Amino acid sequence: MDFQTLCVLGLGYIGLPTASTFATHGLRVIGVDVDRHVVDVLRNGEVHIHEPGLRTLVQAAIHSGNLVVSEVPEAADAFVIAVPTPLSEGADKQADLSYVIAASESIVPYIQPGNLVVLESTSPPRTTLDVVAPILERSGLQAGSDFHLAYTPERVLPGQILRELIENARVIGGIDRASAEAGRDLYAIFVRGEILLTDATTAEMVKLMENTYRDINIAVANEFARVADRLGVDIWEAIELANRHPRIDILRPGPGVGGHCISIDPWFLVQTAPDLTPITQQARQTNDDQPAYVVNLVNQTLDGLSGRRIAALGLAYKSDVDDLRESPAIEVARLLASEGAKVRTYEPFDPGAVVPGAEPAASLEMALQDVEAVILLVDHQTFRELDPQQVKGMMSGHVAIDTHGVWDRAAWDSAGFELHVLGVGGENA
Ligand code: SAJ
Repeated sequence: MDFQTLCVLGLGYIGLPTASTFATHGLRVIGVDVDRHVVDVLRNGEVHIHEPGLRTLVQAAIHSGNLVVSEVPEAADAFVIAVPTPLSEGADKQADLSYVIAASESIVPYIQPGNLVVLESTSPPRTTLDVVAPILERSGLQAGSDFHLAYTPERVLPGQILRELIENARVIGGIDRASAEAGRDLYAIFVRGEILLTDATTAEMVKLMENTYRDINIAVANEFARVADRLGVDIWEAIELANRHPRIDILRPGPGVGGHCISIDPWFLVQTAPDLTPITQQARQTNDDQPAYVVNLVNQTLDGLSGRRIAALGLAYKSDVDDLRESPAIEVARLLASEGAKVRTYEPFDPGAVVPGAEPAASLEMALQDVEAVILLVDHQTFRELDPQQVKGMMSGHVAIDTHGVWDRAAWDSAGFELHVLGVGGENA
C-alpha cells in the first residue's frame, strides 16, 4: 500500500516521536492531541516531553510543513492510535481503555474504504478485535473487508526512543493478513529493524509478555538481594559471577520497579487470566514491596528513623530520565518521611518535584547540608560520579546508603563514610 497522509492520535512519549519520524520521512502527518496545552506548546515550537533529540526532530518535522498539530482528527490514508492505557483507579488493577475508546470514536467520521487503522497503545489481549473494531465499524464500514486494522506494540526504551524507534524489530499483528501487510507497508517507511507479521491478538500478547518477563526477572534479582542481605553475601559480586555462565543474565536489584510500562503492563495479563498468572502477580508484589524493604534497611542502618536527617538523591523512575511516574524512589522518600525522618530530596532533572512530607532541594549542596545520612535512590550518571570527599564535606554525618550498588566502596570508605549497600549483608536480615 502507498501512504501519503497519516493521522496520529495522542502526542505523548510514543505518538510524538512516531508522528515526527513519519513526517521527516516524507508523509504529511496530522498529529492530534485532545489536550489543548500540548497542542499550544507544540505549535509554539516547544516540546512537552524530555527525550534526547526529540525537540530537534519535532521542530524539523514542523518546519518542513509535514507535521501539523491539531485538536481534532482529519481524513487520512492511515490512522495510528497512541494514547495512554493507564491502570484504572481503584484496587482492581484493570486497564483503563477510555482513551483508546475515545480516540477510536473520534476517527469514526473520517474513516474511508481502503484506510489502515493501527493501535499502538499497550492493551489487554483482544482489545483490537473486541473494543476497537466494533467502534470503527459504526462508520458503516467492515474491519478487514473495507478497511485494514492492525496492532503494533512500541518497544522503545525511554532515553533512547528515537534510535530504538527506527532500529528495533517491529511486530505487526493484523486482524487479517492484508491488514498486517498494510501495517508493514506503513512502518517500513522508517523502520530499519526486522518487521515481523502476525495476528493482532498475538501482537498484543507479545508486548505484555516482554514487559512481564522483565518485571519477573527484576523481581528475582530483588529476591536474591534479600537472601544475600540475610546471609551476608555480596549480591553484586554473586550476580557478576553467575552471569559468567553463558546462558544466565541476572538483572540488577534496586529500590523497586517504576515507570508507566513495566510496573503496569503485567496487570493487563493478570486481568486476562488471573487464575493462570501466579508468577506474574508475585513478581509485581515483590517489586512493589521493594521500597518498603529499602526503608527497613535505612531504619536498621540508622537505628530508627524518627527525626533523622536524610538526603535522598533522585526521584525519577530510573537513571537519566526526568519521568517521575510510578517511581519507587518517590515511594522510598515518602515512606521515610511518613516514618518521621526529616527528608530532603534532590532530583536534578526536576528540582521542583515535591514528595509528601519531604522538602525539595534546589541543588545537591542544599540537599546535603547538615544531614546525617545520604541515600542514593536513582543511579543517574551525575550521582554515580559523585566524589565522596566532596559529599562528606557538605554533610554533617557519615552514613551513605547505595540502593543500586554503583558507588565505589573503597573510595567511600576512605572518605570516612560508613557505606551500606543494598544486597550486601546483614542489616535487613
Ligand atoms: N530496573 C531494575 N533493575 C534492572 C533493570 C531495570 O530495577 O536490572 C528498574 C528500573 O530502574 C525502572 C524499571 O525497572 O524502575 C523499568 O525500567 P526499564 O529500563 O527496564 O524499562 P522501561 O519501563 O523504561 O521500558 C520498558 C522496556 N521494556 C523492556 O525492556 C522489556 C521498553 O522496551 C518498553 O518499550 C517500555 O517498557 C514500554 O513502553 O513498555
